[in-house]
Amino acid sequence: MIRLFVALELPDRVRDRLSGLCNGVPDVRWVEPANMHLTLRFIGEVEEPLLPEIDHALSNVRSSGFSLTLEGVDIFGDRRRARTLWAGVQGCESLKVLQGRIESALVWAGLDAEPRKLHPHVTLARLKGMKVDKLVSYLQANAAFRSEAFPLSEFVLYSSSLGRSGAVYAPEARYPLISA
Ligand code: 2AM
Repeated sequence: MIRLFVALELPDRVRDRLSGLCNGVPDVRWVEPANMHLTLRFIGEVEEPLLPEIDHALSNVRSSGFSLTLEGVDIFGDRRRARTLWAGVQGCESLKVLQGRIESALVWAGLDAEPRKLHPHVTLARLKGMKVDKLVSYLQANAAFRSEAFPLSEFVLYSSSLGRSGAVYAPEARYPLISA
């Protein structure tokens, strides 16, 4: 089995900016800058022989390049048990279009449709069920976070495996963003 997801790679300078957000909350697991990405579709565990079919389907996705801006910080989870701290993404129609085309391609390749709505984000830390009270000052201090706009010219199929110090993400294939 191989664990897969489709994501956008972030430029180094954007990951540098994001790593500046990775402090100021005790007892959390900050994401290493090298592991920061923007997931478009979590695929999960699939049988390895399915990989060429997934690759073929993704290589047929046609979408133009576009620019993205990251902005704001927020959490997933609820007030008593925050799970994930993340940086958000400024609303972007091209991102939704791309995500929709990737979803259609994967369903065409035989995967089950993703029932969850995509909430684009870049995970900054895992919080192990922290109370939101402990995060209020961090969230307020970083509410105005905004990255530069950065261009995207490809999306990436990653595999995820468990290394000694957590998940290791490896690019399996890259797909250029080009118009039909
Ligand atoms: P997260 O960072 O918000 O946890 C690889 O695990 C990538 O797939 C991560 O960006 C992760 O998002 C995303 N992902 C989405 N759904 C997932 C799930 N059910 N299990 C693990 N990762 C998931």
